[in-house]
Amino acid sequence: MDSSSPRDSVNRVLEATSNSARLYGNGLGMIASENIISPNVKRAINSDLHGRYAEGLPGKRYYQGCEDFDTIESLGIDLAKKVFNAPFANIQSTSGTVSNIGALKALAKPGDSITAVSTADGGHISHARMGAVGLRDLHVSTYPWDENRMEPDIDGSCALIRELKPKITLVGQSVFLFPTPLKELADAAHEVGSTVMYDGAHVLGLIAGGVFQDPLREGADVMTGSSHKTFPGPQGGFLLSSNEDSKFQRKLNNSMFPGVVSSYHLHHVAGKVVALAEFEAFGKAYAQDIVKNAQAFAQALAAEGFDVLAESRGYTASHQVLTRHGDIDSGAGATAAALLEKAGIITNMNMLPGDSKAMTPSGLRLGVQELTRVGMGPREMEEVASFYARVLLQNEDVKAIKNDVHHLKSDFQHVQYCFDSEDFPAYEGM
Ligand code: DSN
Repeated sequence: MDSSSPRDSVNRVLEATSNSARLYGNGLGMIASENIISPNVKRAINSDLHGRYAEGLPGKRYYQGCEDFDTIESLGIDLAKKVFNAPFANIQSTSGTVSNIGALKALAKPGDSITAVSTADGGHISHARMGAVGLRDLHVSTYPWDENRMEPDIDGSCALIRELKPKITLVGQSVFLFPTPLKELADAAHEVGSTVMYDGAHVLGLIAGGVFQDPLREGADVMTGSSHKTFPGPQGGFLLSSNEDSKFQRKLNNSMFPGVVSSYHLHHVAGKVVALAEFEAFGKAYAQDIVKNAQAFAQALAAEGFDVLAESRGYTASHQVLTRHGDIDSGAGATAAALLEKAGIITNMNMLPGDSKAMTPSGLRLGVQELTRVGMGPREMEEVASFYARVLLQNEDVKAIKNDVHHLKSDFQHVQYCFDSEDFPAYEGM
């Protein structure tokens, strides 16, 4: 039992908060699901709204005092429709998983069936029985996976959908190198009356930036996603749809409130709206630079001698790069991630095709969206790849590499692709 005083506890939290900012500020944040927020998003988040409530939709509230927030949420709905080219947008979700729970609630009832990518192939936990799909008591069948193309095997998946006639055809992954062959899957789904749900959590910024795929025009009825990965806002989620039917849209709105949120973190909604406006101004360039950097990084890693997946497809079309560091299920990915952290490079181990154990996988999943956001380009990607080689192939002293990492990062301390970039440092509180 911890016997420190309340004041000590406060100090320890604040100290750990600063330490975490220093870790990322001096190091290289390369976890594919993370990002940093702009000065104006910070302003919106660090506001009085953090303690307020607003249930319902703009103009239809259960509380007084919501007029100003109504202005924010109405603007945000309009901007989300524009940025994602979506006839319907709900911006209340507090995370990608919450968006998924809401969508599953709106689109299916307990006992219905669903098809999805398995977690072993990169599907998100909310697509599985252990997560939101189980919470909704849906029976899930997973697509056969094409390991060479790193996408659902098209013929097998269409056959599965036609045979099973799932209530929901769910696509999208957390390991997401290439666009999903959505048209074919959506045709099969619609043929049997299934609703197509696309989880774009990882790639939402690339989609909005026009550099990945356009799910709402390729057959997705509903698109869910996070507001804090390649879409560079505060933590939260989106629920979007191509369906113009007002009854369907009401169902989606109701799936959020009263479905899965009561208050929905109004300060984060305000931050999300700022991020949408900044995305309108800078998002296309940001998305293009992310993909350019991911491809440069993958090529540089391969040139250093690493086993980078999907060489035949040019390694990646997203923000992610996958590397294998040893035999299947050997835990080599875990060892590599731990060593890289000692050198100030923050990554996560990941299961790759063939691996069967999440805690001892053979690979790493690397993301360049945060390094891109602080202004790094293809030249820096080569330097970062050389750090990986020094840590993992040349077994150099990690302390020396950490110094070099810090030196490189010291030139990249402000968020780019936003207004008022210089107002606050990217890693405030270091
Ligand atoms: N688990 C997160 C990821 O890293 O992909 C998404 O929620």
